[in-house]
Amino acid sequence: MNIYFCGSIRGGRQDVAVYQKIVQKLQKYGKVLTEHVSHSDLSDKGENTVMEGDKAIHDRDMKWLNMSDVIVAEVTQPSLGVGYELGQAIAMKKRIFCLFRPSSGRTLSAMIRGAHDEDLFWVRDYSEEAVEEVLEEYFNKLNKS
Ligand code: 6IA
Repeated sequence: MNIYFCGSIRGGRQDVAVYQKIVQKLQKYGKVLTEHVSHSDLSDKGENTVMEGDKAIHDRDMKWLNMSDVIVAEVTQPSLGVGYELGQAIAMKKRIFCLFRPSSGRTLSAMIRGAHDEDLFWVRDYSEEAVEEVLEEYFNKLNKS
């Protein structure tokens, strides 16, 4: 199974430790195409990234999104890129699982919360301690369907 993980990069890297936990768990279920999103040496400024242009990043990510079987997005830290990826993934009729931490004190965008449909697009509130459990539950359901 190809898994596309979305998390904020230029939107801010505050949640990178949570992204790491998620990606580690996702690797038990399939190939995570966007593992780099969880790398702590990838900053929002990109000092430690290879010098690839934004167009190359966009085009490669869209190719991976197309190849993916499921998209998991951590949406607590608002990110234009993650919002864009989710919109594109909806248009591609992909299966999408969004994770939001209410403990952040933020309110999730209505365009994400309101897209929940019990079919392909799921939004789930969670706490960091329960992240593994929540992913397990989702993938168990997915494997049964
Ligand atoms: O707007 P954001 O940067 O927060 O968007 C983050 C989302 O866009 C992630 O889910 C990634 O899949 C994708 N994305 C954004 N930037 C990159 C990137 N390098 N490499 C791969 N995927 C990306 C950007 C490096 C930059 C800081 C110089």
